[in-house]
Amino acid sequence: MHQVISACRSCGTGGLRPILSLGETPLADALVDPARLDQPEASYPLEVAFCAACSLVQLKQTVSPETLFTQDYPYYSSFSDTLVSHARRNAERLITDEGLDQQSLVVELASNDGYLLRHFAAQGVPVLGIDPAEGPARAAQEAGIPTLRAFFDRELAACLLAEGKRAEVVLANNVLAHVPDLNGFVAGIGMLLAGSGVAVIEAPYVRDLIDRCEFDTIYHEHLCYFSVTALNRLFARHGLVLSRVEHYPLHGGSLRLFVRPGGEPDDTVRRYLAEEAEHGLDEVGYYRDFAARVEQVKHDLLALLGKLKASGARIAAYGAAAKGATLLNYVGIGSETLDYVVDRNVHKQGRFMPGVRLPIADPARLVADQPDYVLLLAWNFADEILAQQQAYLRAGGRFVVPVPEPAVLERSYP
Ligand code: JHZ
Ligand code: ZN
Repeated sequence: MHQVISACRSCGTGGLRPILSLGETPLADALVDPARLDQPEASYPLEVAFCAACSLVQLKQTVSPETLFTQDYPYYSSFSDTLVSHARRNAERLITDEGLDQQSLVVELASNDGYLLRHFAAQGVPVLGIDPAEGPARAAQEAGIPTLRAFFDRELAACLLAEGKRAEVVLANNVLAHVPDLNGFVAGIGMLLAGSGVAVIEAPYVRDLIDRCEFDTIYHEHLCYFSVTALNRLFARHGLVLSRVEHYPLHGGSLRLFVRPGGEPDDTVRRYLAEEAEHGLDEVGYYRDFAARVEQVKHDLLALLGKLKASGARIAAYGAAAKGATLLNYVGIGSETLDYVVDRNVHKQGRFMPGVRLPIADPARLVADQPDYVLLLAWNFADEILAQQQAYLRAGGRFVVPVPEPAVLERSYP
């Protein structure tokens, strides 16, 4: 079951303008257990639209968060070293800059397996994680990170306030795009923040998505695709100030936003707003050729893989990522082309990619089996994965990336 919105998720204005349709796809993180291979899977339309009133790019369909995130959610942040070091640096800097100590409280929304909070806890700063996903939340608790298994919203913020909790730092990475009640979520952050507190929020940047054709990051978990323009309007509606913007290469290009109950925006905010206006991110024209470019990638990737297959090559894939599910299902790449997918996440191994039903194996299989090519579904971690797969590369293996344009990577040796 899903719902279709008729008005903007942020400002409520009707008349959303269509940008892209990826057809019907299964849920990207709904990995299939071997026992269920004989059962059909649900798939849902995936359509992206633009709000001319507040500039928010958004999905038209809403699949309930309970369906997406509570049971069997297979994404555990700690399997990516790059992500964990990014998180550690974030924590260490906040501890210094915000002067955090044993009297402070850091609350993280969508705290997953504790990949971020553990760096605060290690310095003696009290933390509270909030996450609805059973497995990751349990992993966090087992690692000593107090974690409330719940969805964060206005009501939960009110409960925490009633218990006397106020956060010096509220963290929310890769979750703002996931919540159907965007305004309730942001209002809740405002309620939870201490007067001198800061919310530090990360979200993939829509400008990178469009410019680098990262269409595979579109799936039902991601309801919104943010620009600074759209975010600034969202926070202002709740009396919050977007005070600073930073840009990181993580996940194909992410924004880190510093949001405070008061004060003034710094130069970075003014600069991003001016650049976005200059490039027209606040107008539908900016998004107009995106659908055609996505189709071109599909065409070129099928042609490239078809050529490799015709030459007798054996091909596998790396990364049972959610974005991999979009890519394989939208482009239409299954067992006729790929033998299997590998992933380091032990909770994904032994299961099957949604829709296309490719088996997920341990990455050690690449060296044992030495396929000629590996399609890099987790292209956002290319540096880490190539560095780790030197044995496969030295034995003659090659990686293929799907975006921004399909290509066989040059061999790289450290
Ligand atoms: P990864 C995630 O999406 C989760 P996904 C979520 N959907 C979200 O919002 C976005 O990020 C922003 C594996 N791996 O993280 C781990 C290795 O096996 O890019 C992951 O399964 N070996 C909430 O799922 C996958 O690859 C490695 O060396 O699209 C990467 O998935 C590394 C580095 C990763 O994103
Ligand atoms: Zn809007």
